[in-house]
Parts: sequence; structure tokens; C-alpha cells
Amino acid sequence: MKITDATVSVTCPGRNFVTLRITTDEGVTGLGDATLNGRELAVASYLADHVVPLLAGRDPHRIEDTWQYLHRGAYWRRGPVTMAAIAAVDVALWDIKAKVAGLPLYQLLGGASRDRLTAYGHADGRDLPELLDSVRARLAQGYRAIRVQSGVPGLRAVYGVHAPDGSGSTVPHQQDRPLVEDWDTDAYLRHIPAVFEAVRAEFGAELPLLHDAHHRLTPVQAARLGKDLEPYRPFWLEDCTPAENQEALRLVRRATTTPLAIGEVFNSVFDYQTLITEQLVDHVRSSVTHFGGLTPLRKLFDLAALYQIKGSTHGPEDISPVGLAAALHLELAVHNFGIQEYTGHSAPTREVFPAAYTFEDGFLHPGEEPGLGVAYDEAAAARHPYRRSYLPVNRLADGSVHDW
Ligand code: GCO
Ligand code: MG
Repeated sequence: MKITDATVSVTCPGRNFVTLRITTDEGVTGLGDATLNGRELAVASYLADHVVPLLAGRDPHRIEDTWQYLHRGAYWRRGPVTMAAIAAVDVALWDIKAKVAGLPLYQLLGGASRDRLTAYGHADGRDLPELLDSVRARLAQGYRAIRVQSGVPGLRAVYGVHAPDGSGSTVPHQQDRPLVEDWDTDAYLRHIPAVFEAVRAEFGAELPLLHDAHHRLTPVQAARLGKDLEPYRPFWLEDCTPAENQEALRLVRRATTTPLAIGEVFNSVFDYQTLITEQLVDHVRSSVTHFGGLTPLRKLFDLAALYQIKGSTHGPEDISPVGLAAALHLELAVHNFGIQEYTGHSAPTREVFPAAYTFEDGFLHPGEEPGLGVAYDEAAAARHPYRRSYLPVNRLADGSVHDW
């Protein structure tokens, strides 16, 4: 079998998605997600201009070899653009291999280790009553684990918290300039423990609660937050520090037993080397899409398993249904799966990407269709042309830019 064609397509059914479709001489097609929120066209160009010309004539079954060829062969390794592009090729080849085998992809990854995948949803509110209502709404949708994000007194717009007009939202997009949000770490650290106390008081001790600090804290601040949240037993504290400095997590780890999750902006196993071998985190959270595909993510999960660390991939709306489905197949198969973030996608997005995976009773399942179980409706995609979009930026009271 040979690859005959590969095409890159960008569509915006509410937000932008970059999709690679690989076709073989036997007419089998595979899909890969290459979406990099706010920098979509850079990956589309990397693929179309530099990768697609290399694919024709290759054997689609040689997935590991193609991965190494694109990764080592380019000389310039790593980085979100490169790794999202390689991921799209890798996932499309896995999709083809599983379709040829006539099996859902998880069967090729070892078969199911579990029956279904626990998902967590997002609750947010500008104040406590709004947040409690939002938790109730997620529970009504069946979620059994919930991420809790709250507005902070004195701050106008906080990432992950919806404003009534939809701005300052978890899905900032279709803006020609980044939305400017504001931040005050001390105010946040004073406020969040009370938020957890109130949510626990309302919903009891059993509900798994998660929280995303979105890389905003120093190690000492993260240690403080971890300690202050301990009485409320969070399921995890996510991205507490900007972990380019992996050693920073040593201080946090020594100070608190609050479980730590990290990795949505990581794109190589080397970003995790210290974190895993020194057991500084409890969950590795890279997505298939931003980590170079299923081939390297499987290796990361296997390394993490040696240290009782779980694989719990990043699953926001800006991972396309193709990228999400890839994660679900892997997570059904590996033993050390933790939890899967799931926000769902808009109706127009589901129309562009008809998908076999299901969300029922708080659990996800990739479905039983051969391959990934996701299609790409070209005509629907063409109705939603690309629109430039940016993630927000964050400024402190003195006007300086902060991590967000
Ligand atoms: C999450 C995230 C997202 C990211 C977004 C960036 O945990 O879901 O932090 O909301 O910020 O995916 O593109
Ligand atoms: Mg996050």
C-alpha cells in the first residue's frame, strides 16, 4: 500500500481546526488533527509546504519509521508547530492502519483495559452563586468530576470564567486582537480556598473537584495554594507553575500532598524527564495533537506508568474531534489512564466532524467503528472559512504582562 495524496484543510465552525487527510492507492483515508490554537496557519503551512511533499509514495503502515523520519529528519526537533504537524501525520496513519485491519484503533493499541473513560467537565462562575449553578448544570449533564474556576474579587475578566456577553470566556476566539484580561495573584490565593470550601459544603466530599492555575504561580505561591486546598482534597491542581523549569516542582511537591497535573503545553518526553523520574507530578496531561501523535504519547504514558503516574490528556474545545478520538482510543487501551477532560464541541463542529465516540453518564467511549471513528465533511467545512483568532493576554495592575 502507498500514500497517494495528503491535503491540509483549515475550517472555523465556531473556532479554527486544522485537519490533515491522507489517502492511499487502495482508497483508504486517514485523518489527523494539527490544531494549534491562535497559531493555526503556521502548522497548516508546515504541513502543506514541508511535510505533504514527503508523503507520496511512502508505505502508510510504517508509522514508527515515518515518525522518526519527520522528527529526526527535520533536524529542528520539538516545538508546538513541528509536533502538531507530526502528530497529524502519525494519527492519520494509525487511522488508516486500523481501518485496513477493520478494527477500532484501541484494538491495535492492546485492546480495552477498561470499559469506559471517566471524564471531567468545566464549571465556572464570576461569583459563588454562579459557580454553584454551573456545577449543578454539569452534574445534570452526567459529569462525575468537575473542574472549578472562579472569578476573583477585584478582577474584571479571568480566563476560564464566562462573562455574560461571552467575553473573558473559556473559548476566546474570532478576535482580531488578543483580549486583555487582568490578574492579581495575591487576590487569587486569598479567594480560591474559600471557593473550594463552599463547593465542598454544597456538593459533599465525594465529588472529584479539579482546578487549573494556568501556569500563573511561582513555586512558593503554588506550594501555598496546594497546602490551602488540602482540606478540600482536590483531585488535582493543574499547571500550577510555568514548568519550563522542571526543578521548580520539587519545592511544590515537598510542601503539599495536593495531587499535581501538568503538561498541556509540553510537546516532548524531555519536557517531563525530571518530573517523571523524580515523581514530582501525578498526571501527565499532554494531548495527542500537541505531543507529536499517538506514537510518542504511548511511550510517555508507559514511562509514567513505571512511577504510578497517570495519563490524562488535555481535551479542550480547541482539540478537534479527531484529536479527541485519538486520545480516547489510547486511554481505553493503556492501564495507567487517569481522567479525560471533556467540554464537548459545538453543533457546527460536530457537523464538520461526524464522530462515533460517546459521552454517557459521565463516561466517554471511542466507539466501535474501524479506525478513529471520525469523518470529515468537506462541504460542511467549506461553509466555515478560517478566521484569525488569538488567545488572551494577561496584565497585572501595574500594566506588565503576566503568564496566563
Ligand atoms: C484546559 C486549558 C485550555 C487551554 C486552551 C489553550 O485545561 O482546558 O487550560 O483552556 O488554555 O486549550 O488553547
Ligand atoms: Mg489547563
